[in-house]
Amino acid sequence: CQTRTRSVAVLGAPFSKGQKRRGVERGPKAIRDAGLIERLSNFDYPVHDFGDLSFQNLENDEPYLQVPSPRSVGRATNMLSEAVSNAVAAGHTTVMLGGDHSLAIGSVEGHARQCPDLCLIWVDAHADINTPLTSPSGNLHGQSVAFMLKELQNKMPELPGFSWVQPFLSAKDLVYIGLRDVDPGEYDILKDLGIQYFTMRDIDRLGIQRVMEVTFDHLLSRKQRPIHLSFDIDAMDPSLAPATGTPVNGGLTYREGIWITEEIHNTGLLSVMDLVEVNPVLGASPEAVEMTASLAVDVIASSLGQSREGGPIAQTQTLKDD
Ligand code: Z70
Ligand code: MN
Ligand code: MN
Ligand code: MN
Repeated sequence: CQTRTRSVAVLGAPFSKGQKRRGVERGPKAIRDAGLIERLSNFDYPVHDFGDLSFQNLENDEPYLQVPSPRSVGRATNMLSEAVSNAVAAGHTTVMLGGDHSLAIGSVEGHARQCPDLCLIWVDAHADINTPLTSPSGNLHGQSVAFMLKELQNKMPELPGFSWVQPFLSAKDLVYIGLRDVDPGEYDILKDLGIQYFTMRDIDRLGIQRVMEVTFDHLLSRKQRPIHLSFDIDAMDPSLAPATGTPVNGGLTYREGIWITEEIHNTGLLSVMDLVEVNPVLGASPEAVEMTASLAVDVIASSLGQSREGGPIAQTQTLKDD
């Protein structure tokens, strides 16, 4: 797999059936309206806006156990997987705009099809690692990672709509940052699988700089490999990102969030990123929506090289096939 930022692809995924609040399907439009494409066009490389995928409504999508809309989520993530796989194959550093976080099943799987040795950095208040059997809500956006992990294969029932996805990621290739709302079943999985994670308490204790050092040490010390960044806007403090489905107090400060993305950019290894869970319907005011969407633009731009130091957008490196 080759990763080198010669060009950026932007792909919208207006999808919300991985959870029960409508409105998050309008996330891609809100992020574009906040000036994403204009911001990225200040960069040296070309930006290809592939527009939004269109997801059809499925009828008779009955719940599986307590999980709503399994076929809709299965179909949407399968479509997204194809689109991300194609964008990566075409050589683009790819930005997926959600939509709810169930979409990551598709974006990470599509990325992994091109880059099987990728590693995953999941920035979120939530671990999104429930299985359909541990999930207290049933919502698939709280289960995305469970579909990816090889170690959870025998804990996953066969959901209608998901026969296309086989687990492809090892627990050691994943790091969480920003956790502060973890369900009991998720805690057991994190501990049982020995997953590297940093809660907000860990960030308080270590500082964000040390957290990123340990993250890269964990993921990259053996070899350089493509990074998938899956950034849930609810990782940020609700005072900065109020327009989201599940705000949790005590989140990342603006400077912690931007430090994470700057450091990821500086590795030169970012290959695909998701920016999910911006829900313009849930803002208390137009200003609250604008603040959240414009924070999303800052997070994306910073991941792609916008720097607080000024100066040119630095070159990222090329990975050879192994
Ligand atoms: C809870 C669940 C979640 C986002 C909420 C919440 C999961 N752990 N994820 N909002 N982005 O329902 O599984
Ligand atoms: Mn999430
Ligand atoms: Mn979340
Ligand atoms: Mn760069």
